[in-house]
Amino acid sequence: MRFDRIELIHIKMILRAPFVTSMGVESDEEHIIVRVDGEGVTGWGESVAEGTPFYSYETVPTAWHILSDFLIPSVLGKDLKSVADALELYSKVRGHMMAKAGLEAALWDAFAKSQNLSLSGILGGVRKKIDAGVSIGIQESAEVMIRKVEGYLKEGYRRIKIKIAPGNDFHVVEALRKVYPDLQLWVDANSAYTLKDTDLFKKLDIFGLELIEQPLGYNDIYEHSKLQKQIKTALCLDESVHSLADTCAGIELGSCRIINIKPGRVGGFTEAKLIHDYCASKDVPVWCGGMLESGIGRAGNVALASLPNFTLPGDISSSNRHYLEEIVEPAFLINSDGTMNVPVGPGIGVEVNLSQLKKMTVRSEVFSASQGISGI
Ligand code: OSB
Ligand code: MG
Repeated sequence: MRFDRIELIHIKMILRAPFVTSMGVESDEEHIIVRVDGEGVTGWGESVAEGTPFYSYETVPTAWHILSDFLIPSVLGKDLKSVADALELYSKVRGHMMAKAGLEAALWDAFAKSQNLSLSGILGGVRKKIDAGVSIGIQESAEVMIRKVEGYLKEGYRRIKIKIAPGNDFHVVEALRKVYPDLQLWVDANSAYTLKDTDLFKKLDIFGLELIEQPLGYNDIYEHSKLQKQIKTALCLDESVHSLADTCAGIELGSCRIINIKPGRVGGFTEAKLIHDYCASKDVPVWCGGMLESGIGRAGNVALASLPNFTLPGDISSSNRHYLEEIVEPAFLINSDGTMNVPVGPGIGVEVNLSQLKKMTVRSEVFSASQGISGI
């Protein structure tokens, strides 16, 4: 395929309620929507770089820069036989996984549509429904957290992940376990602890958590291996896995027993699939993380989670969990049994509502092959 027009759209979505983690408080979420057009097909992708460099070093401005100055010029107007051809064209660009993943997602959508395949189908998905899950931010008190969990369980979610941070950890898990002894419960620390906190993690073992996500350094793999050897609960890496190589290191070192795959964090669906396949070969379960995506990114996560080794529920919740307004139709909604249907239509399988998208747009820029932008 040949894409003669690529558009970047910086969006800002207002969260229904502030999302509090060990990294800070988020009241709105800024991402970049990538639109590619060629041969009568439109593909959509979402780059999950945020407004702040607190989860990842990437931000909307850094992703915009890498996309507009390097990634887009390398693929614009080129004949691409597959998504792999695009990756080859920008293989010189190091890092900047979220920038890359936004463009790659749009290309996957376009290639899937051109072959009349769903995104799930072209990626090798096998599930018609995926298991949803919800990630809950830090609350004022354990009592408020219990009420939040109760609400999500009523909506149908069966797997709950709560954010923890020093001072908001043991007693919250203890209080939740008293009310919900059998709940499929996870905790995510977003790198808020060090090995000095090993005793806390040993104590958490009594609560039968299914996993503890990224307790230590945001780029660390080695120290997680030291912690994992001292506790029973499975560790899961998020922030420190950017590639298949990081995944191999984490598993070979014994740093974790589960991997969170976010397509944005690993550069796109291609690398996500490599990580998925490697983990399957090592009997390591994976699940799909979330970045408070709009429906465009959410559609990608749902499709990815339909691959066979995504055996744990993802941080994939209904569109209305974070936002009152959605930019795709239909919105994503969980079923009463806590599952979510995988769209069956071509590509992402949902339509982008252009007037909704416009309402959320901060700025946009069009890149056309006719402008004569040359490759890198
Ligand atoms: O650590 O998984 C995380 C959101 C933003 C950045 C990092 C994380 C998260 C979430 C939210 O946990 C998941 C979601 O609801 O999309
Ligand atoms: Mg996480």
